[in-house]
Amino acid sequence: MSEVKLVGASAINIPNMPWQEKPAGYENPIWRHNDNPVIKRNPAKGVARIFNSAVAAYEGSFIGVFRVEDNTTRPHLRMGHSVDGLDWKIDDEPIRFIDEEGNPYQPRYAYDPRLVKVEDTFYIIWCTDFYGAAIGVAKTKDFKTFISLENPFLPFNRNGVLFPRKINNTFVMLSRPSDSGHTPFGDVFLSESPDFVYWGKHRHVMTKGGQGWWQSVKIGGGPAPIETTEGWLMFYHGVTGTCNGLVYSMGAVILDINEPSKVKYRSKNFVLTPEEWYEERGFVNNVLFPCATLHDAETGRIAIYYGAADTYVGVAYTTVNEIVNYVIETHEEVGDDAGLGKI
Ligand code: BMA
Repeated sequence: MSEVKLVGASAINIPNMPWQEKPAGYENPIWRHNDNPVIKRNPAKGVARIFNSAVAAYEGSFIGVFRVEDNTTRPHLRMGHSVDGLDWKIDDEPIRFIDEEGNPYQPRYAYDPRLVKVEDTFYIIWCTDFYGAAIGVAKTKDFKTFISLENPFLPFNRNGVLFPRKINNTFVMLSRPSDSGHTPFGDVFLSESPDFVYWGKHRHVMTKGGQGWWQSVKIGGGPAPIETTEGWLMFYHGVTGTCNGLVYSMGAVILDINEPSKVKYRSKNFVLTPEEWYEERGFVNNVLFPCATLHDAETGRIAIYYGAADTYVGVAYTTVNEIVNYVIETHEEVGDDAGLGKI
């Protein structure tokens, strides 16, 4: 197969993004930054933990929306800034939102943000409180004014992940309907909107389980899908149950470029699973939760930002050619338990 490349919405060059070469002799398609975690415990005054957070390239450096837990343990969102994408300075204050009429609006809690640029606007998507866990959305163009938008979906729902461009002239968002607790089930669905207000044409994308037992309890979208010559590359989290509780790993899937509710290839293997101390041990042990990527079209490099053990932020690397080929080589055969592309 010819070399897989970043195209379309992902054909962006970020030459100064974080990068390390794959260690010699390392077999897996994704390798960790050697100075992980890049955000450690108590990373700012009054902050106990930062994890499951989103970053983006902005005006030559890097910007992030972070899941911050202070000593109350109730999560909120803060901005952070970095010159190199690794060393982060976190704001002292939460993001202050306004509603569409210009009145102050603060969610009661906010966690697991994604940050996605579509055309000239950055959208923040997070898990908010709407009579229980649901998807919250806001937009900004300058990271100074943050406008909270209408609730896109009914409760209960999490892991809202926006595609980085409109497809057939409509916004497209993945989500994972569920319950409001420590969800014991969940598949990934897709919805479309012409205006970011009314969402419909809901489709099932993929189910928990498939042929990988590491994703047997539930799955949820991760970073914004990445546009490649083979389709949309999406990293996601898959969860299994053990006698000691849940274990969160990272999976990878390729979705059809024009009809992204259709799965082209889904790796039956996890592509990264808790192995290092900062992934295995923390506020919640054994959680690896990807929320954002940076990528460079020129080199095909991808840096993945993930929450580790609900306590830290880690970075891992791959290239678009290596991970897409890996997903194709290890993909599930369509069968009764594969759950591919069902409406
Ligand atoms: C999920 C979410 C994530 C968290 C995970 C593991 O339900 O709350 O934010 O990382 O549980 O605790």
